[in-house]
This record gives sequence, C-alpha cells and structure tokens, in this order.
Amino acid sequence: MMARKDEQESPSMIVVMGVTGAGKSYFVNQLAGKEVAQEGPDLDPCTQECQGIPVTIGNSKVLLIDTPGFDDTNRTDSEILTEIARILSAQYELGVQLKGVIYIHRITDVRYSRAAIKTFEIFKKMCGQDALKNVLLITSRWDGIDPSLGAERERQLKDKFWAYMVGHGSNISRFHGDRPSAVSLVSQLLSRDDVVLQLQRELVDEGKDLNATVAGAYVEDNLDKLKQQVQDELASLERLKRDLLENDRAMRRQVRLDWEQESARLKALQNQQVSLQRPVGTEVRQEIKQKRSGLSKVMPYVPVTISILAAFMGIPPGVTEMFTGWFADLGSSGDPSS
Ligand SMILES: Nc1nc2c(ncn2[C@@H]2O[C@H](COP(=O)(O)OP(=O)(O)OP(=O)(O)O)[C@@H](O)[C@H]2O)c(=O)[nH]1
Ligand SMILES: [Mg+2]
Repeated sequence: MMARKDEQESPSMIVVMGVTGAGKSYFVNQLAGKEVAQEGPDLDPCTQECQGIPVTIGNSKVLLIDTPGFDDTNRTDSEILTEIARILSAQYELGVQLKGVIYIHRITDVRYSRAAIKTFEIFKKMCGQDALKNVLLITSRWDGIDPSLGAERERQLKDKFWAYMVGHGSNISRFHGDRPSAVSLVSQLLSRDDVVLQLQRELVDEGKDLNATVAGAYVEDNLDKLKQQVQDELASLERLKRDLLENDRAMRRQVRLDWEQESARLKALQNQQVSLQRPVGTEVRQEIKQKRSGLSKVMPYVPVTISILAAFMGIPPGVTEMFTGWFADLGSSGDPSS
C-alpha cells in the first residue's frame, strides 16, 4: 500500500547513544552536513544535554537525538536518564514515530570500560527485548585501527557483549566516518516499522515512576552500591576520629574535612535517588497539554507537534533554518497531529 503524502512527510525520530567520545556528535554532524552538534576532545565529556538535530535523508525528515554519555564527570546518570526519558515520553505521547536507537562504539577501544558497560546496560534496559530489531550497533574509528585487528574485535563484540542483542534482531554495522556511510546506516532504520521502547511503555502506558522502570532500577541499584561505599567510608572515619589522640590536631582536622566531603557525597547520592522517584510519563503528558493549549493560541499555524517535542531538548543554534524548512513543508501539507 502506498503511504499517504502526509505520512511520508511526518518527521520521525532516531536516538543516538554511546559512551563519551564515541563519536555521537560527529556522526550526527555528518548527517546534518555541518558541525551543528558540538564535538569534543577525546577524553573530556562534551555534549552536556540531549540535543535535537533535524536532518533530511532522501525524502525522510528525521529528528536525531544526540545524547551525553553516561558516567559523565559533569552530569549524573540520574539527570541524563531523566532527560532521555522525558524526550522519549514526549515523542511517544505526541505520536511521532521512533525509527530506532543507534549505539556507537569505538572499535579502537582496547577494553570494554566500566563506563561502556554501564552505558550499554542502561541502553539495553531502555530498549527492552521487543525493540531490539530497531537497534543498530555501530562501530566507529576504523581509520584508527589495523583492519584485521578491528575485525577480530568486531567478532568479540558480536560473540560476547552484543550477542544477546544480535540474537534478538539488532544489526552490527561499521561507520566509515563520512556522510555516505552515515546515510546508509540511518537508512537501515528508516526502512523499518516504527518501534516502542520498553522505557516508553513503562513510563507512558503504565505510568510508572522512573525508578520503577527496568532502566531506572538499574541506575538506582548503582546508586545503592555507591551509597554503601560512602557509608562504609564514613563509619571508618568515625572510628578513626574516636581513636585519635586529643592533641593530634592536624590529623583530627583532616578527618573532619574528609568526613564532611563524604557526607556531602552521601547527600548528593540520596538526592539522585529521590530525583528518580518521578512519574516522568505522566508529568510529560501534563506539560504537553499545557504547551498545546498555549501554542495553539499564539501560533495556530505552526506545526505544533514538532515544536512541542523540540521544547523537551536542547536545540543547537545552527539548526534553526533546517527547522524552518521543515515547518514550511509541513505547514503546506497540514500538521500531521491536528
Ligand atoms: N576522524 C574521525 N574523528 C572522529 C570520528 N568520530 C569522532 N571523531 C572525533 O572524536 C572526538 C570525539 O567525538 P564526539 O563526536 O565529540 O564524541 P561524543 O560521543 O559526542 O562525546 P560526548 O559528547 O562527550 O558524549 C571529536 O574530536 C570528533 O571530531 C570519526 O569517525 N572519525
Ligand atoms: Mg557529543
């Protein structure tokens, strides 16, 4: 059956994830055809918040979501998960199609680091088993590795870390660092049916708090482990303080400073846990309702759906004219949501 014209023109969404420095922003920029998402040096986390970048691939309009890596030194896992959860809830609630999720991994990485394991676990738990056929596992940086060594690492990923996902329909593909390669990778997802992720069902359909979702519970579990470590450290500082002699002033001062620092860490971890106890899907639904009534009063002719979705993410300065182009096209064929 032929798709109707307005169906062809409705924008869809693809989320890009991976550890810091994997090349998410670089990949998105290749698709945009210019550096709109800020790329960073290899070691420091660069992307600070989820960013929406509209791109056109053939006839398809795609809103790419460039995400920050988990285990970031500047942002907590809870903050990043909440941000991604809000965008996914808004996209699902608004009826925008999700075509898939991309995970980028540097083939040059010698070890599968702690950050990589954590990021991948959260990613897997967000998707859920039923969505894995819409997952694309991309290896990058093939120009930085001997091809046979790269192929060997690729085989290890396929047989070990990625075996479960591949077994449930995810594809593994190489990114060669240029636009044609990025376009052909994204096209793989665009030809599929749209998908609903486990996290979206949990948050929007079931109205769960974020910490009650599979991905949220994993983040909360990690926080529990960290809290236990800090509590052990505080207990040993207490013992040290008791055992120190009254006249050992310098040492007592140091112990007090360490104690204060650890207490602050404990408080921060507790705050992170509290921040996960939120019905993100329900909150987003209410926000959308408010935004819809506000927007239709002031801008009745602007395609409302994409404007509302865009309000849930950062929009880099260089993409305004790409959005304007989309709005002009959509405006002439009517907003698919209305
Ligand atoms: N030559 C080449 N350079 C790349 C490639 N992918 C990433 N880079 C460079 O590697 C650095 C890190 O890439 P980013 O795209 O900023 O990484 P990121 O995944 O967005 O990292 P965060 O935003 O910190 O999560 C940048 O300097 C990029 O220009 C690639 O495929 N080829
Ligand atoms: Mg980035």
